[in-house]
Amino acid sequence: MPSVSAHVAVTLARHIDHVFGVMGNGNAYFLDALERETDATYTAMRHEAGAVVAADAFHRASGRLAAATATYGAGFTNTLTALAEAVQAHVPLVLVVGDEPTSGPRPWDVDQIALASAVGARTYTVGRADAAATTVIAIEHALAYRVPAVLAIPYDVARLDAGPVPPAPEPALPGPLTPSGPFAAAAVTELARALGAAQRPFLLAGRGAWISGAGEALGALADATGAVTASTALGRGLFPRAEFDLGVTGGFGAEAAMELVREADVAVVFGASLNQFTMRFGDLFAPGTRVHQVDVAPAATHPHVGGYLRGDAALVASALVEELRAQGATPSGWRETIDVAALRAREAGDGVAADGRLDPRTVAARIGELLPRDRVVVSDGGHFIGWANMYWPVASPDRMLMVGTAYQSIGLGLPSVPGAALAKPESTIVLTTGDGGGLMALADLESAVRVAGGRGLAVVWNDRAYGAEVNLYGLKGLAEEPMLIPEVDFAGLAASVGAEGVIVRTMEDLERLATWASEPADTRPFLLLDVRIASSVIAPYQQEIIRVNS
Ligand SMILES: Cc1ncc(C[n+]2csc(CCOP(=O)(O)OP(=O)(O)O)c2C)c(N)n1
Ligand SMILES: [Mg+2]
Repeated sequence: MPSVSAHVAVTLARHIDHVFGVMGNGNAYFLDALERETDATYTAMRHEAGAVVAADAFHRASGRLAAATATYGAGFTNTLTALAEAVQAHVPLVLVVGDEPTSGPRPWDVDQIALASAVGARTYTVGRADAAATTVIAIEHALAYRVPAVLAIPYDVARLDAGPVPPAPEPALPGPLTPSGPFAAAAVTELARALGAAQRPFLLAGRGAWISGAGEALGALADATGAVTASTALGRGLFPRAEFDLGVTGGFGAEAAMELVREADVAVVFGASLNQFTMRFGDLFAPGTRVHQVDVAPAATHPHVGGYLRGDAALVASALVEELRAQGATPSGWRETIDVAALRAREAGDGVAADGRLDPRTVAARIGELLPRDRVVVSDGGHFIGWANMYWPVASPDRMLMVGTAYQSIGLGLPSVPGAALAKPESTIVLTTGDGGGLMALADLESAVRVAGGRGLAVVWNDRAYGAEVNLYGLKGLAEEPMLIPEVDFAGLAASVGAEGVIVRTMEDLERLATWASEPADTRPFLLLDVRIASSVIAPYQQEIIRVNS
């Protein structure tokens, strides 16, 4: 008869196709049932943090729910950094873990519920009689609140006979937040009037707008008002008409494009939390700009917001388009006067820096030319994040994943690759990582190469340092030794797990990327470019942070 673990596996697999994990005592029976009794695909990762990261990246790239799994105790505590990231980034996933027996903790148990709670994740513990229903409740919680949920199987319960797996109800999910009632209607009318009368209207959209599926409605609103548009780093590519789009706002934005934002008289922000980076530490808008925000948050999320309208981005954008039509508004004509391509132009870099190592800007620009169009960029954290964000534009927000940025963690890049590769099975997955974050995540180099194969490309920005620390604290005069890393041969590490590694010391060495890009994905190897860059070239976004910190 099916065990409690089988009840969890079978019920989970009715809603989830992909499970990422590391096996141990606490999830052995769950994994056995998953393999034997479901059609779900299990992908072995090499570190439990990587398992959560892969499930997280899978969701960011596909919008679908995935699961991670780890054993109790050490397996579970290994997930905590990645779990905190998913909580803070509002990414739903289910983490299936073993837990202490119902009789109480053994010497190697820790209070897992308290630990999960401390990073903001709720735990659902299955019993003998309720495993299927509890599994659905965990799924529902994850999806409804857009958070990770922990599903715990006590050690003594895991193998208990639970009888036939019962049918469990479908998870019930809340609908989009509809602005309703006379106050909401008046707010829409007033905002439409402000936009209709604006001479230089500007629309900014973030990941919330992407999640609500607002792209088309926002495109219609931009057309109706003649607005110039832009997105946050997590909302890139949201607006349909690139010829009127300034790209990403904040430190990754082009300087001239950011100057233009300050000329707007009316700005409306959809589904963006307006964090300090998007807001250029307060300088994104000029004091003369009337800033309105549309979001599902309970209230405005930045002091520069003068008017707040609570509601789903797609619904509000459509309501505004309709209202503008009813008011007989005409487009401002502002965007047609602007040469967006010139404003978005990037520095080409110097090729080679004074120390003989490569200028990352020149490398990034060349790699950007060679990358396949159908790509998903996954990024670790560190100084280098500027290069992909500035030089490798992507077509939509689900094609640029930065797992780790919400919690400001490095070392979550490599395990993002398998999640993205399974979420977008036709696309090339391009990892951008530093040497520091790459070393931290090294266990899952093997997983990345195994899962992505010839669809995988890794670019390691090898500056022999925790460069972000050098830029922030080394330049302040703090001891540099702890910030330095010996030059690591990442090309050799790649070869050790079956990938092809290329050390890139000159621009000519990038030619291997050109030939690789022209080979069919199923015959070529995973390619890792170990790019030896100068540490002297500091990305504009980091200069901004240095300015603010000093
Ligand atoms: C888990 C974790 N440990 C330490 C840090 C502090 N930290 C932030 S950026 C950074 C340097 C990253 O180095 P690398 O990956 O080589 O990228 P680079 O900055 O050199 O471009 C460090 C150590 C962090 N954010 N997260
Ligand atoms: Mg580095």
